[in-house]
Amino acid sequence: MKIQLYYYPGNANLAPHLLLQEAGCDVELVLVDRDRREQKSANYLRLNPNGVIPTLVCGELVLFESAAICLYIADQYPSARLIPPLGSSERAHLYKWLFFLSNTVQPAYMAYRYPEKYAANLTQSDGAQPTSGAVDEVRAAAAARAMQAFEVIENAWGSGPFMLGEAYSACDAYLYMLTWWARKLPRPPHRMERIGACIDAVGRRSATQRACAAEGIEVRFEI
Ligand SMILES: N[C@@H](CCC(=O)N[C@@H](CS)C(=O)NCC(=O)O)C(=O)O
Repeated sequence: MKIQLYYYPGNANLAPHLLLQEAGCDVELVLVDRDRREQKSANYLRLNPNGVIPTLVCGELVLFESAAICLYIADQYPSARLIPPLGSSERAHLYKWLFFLSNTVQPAYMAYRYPEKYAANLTQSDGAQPTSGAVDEVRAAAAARAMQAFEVIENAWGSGPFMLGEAYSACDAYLYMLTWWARKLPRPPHRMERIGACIDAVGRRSATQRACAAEGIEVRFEI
């Protein structure tokens, strides 16, 4: 079945894309041009009513939310071994980390990157722009939340090199994406020992390199 991934280079499509490449899928990348706000176009909103990227289309199935897409890909391609066996404690840990990454780390990063969206909602009822003080406060608090969340991951690390141990899995792809996004945090996660080693290992995988090349991005952590 043909798979389409609606993407913008380096956006939340990156983790699902890494997994599609791991699984050897013949994926069609469909650009959603953020510069032209195509994510808010009527056509795209029919696929993803949130107006955000990514969306995966596979036959009749239309799926949004990058973590859900990652789990779907892992389930669809068992031979790629992107998720531990059903019922195992390793699988439970994968759920835990994937939810933590998408529920805690990602929203904190988003508030750090786009604080004006969060400050406006918190402080303004008349549609006026938030004050720069409010934006700065949201950004500082969000940075602290994101760094603390990455530290939780770092401190809970097992034997490695990957999040679940010896085997690469879907949560490593997600961690790679978020660690790259978060490279400008005051305490960037790629400099943490265990996360840094994992990111290096993910970056060396040929599937990662194919995905980044196909999206036209160069993933550099030091800036
Ligand atoms: N929880 C969603 C978040 C998706 C999201 O916020 N995507 C960003 C790009 S990384 C986006 O489309 N932003 C454009 C916008 O908000 O208009 C997911 O993980 O799929």
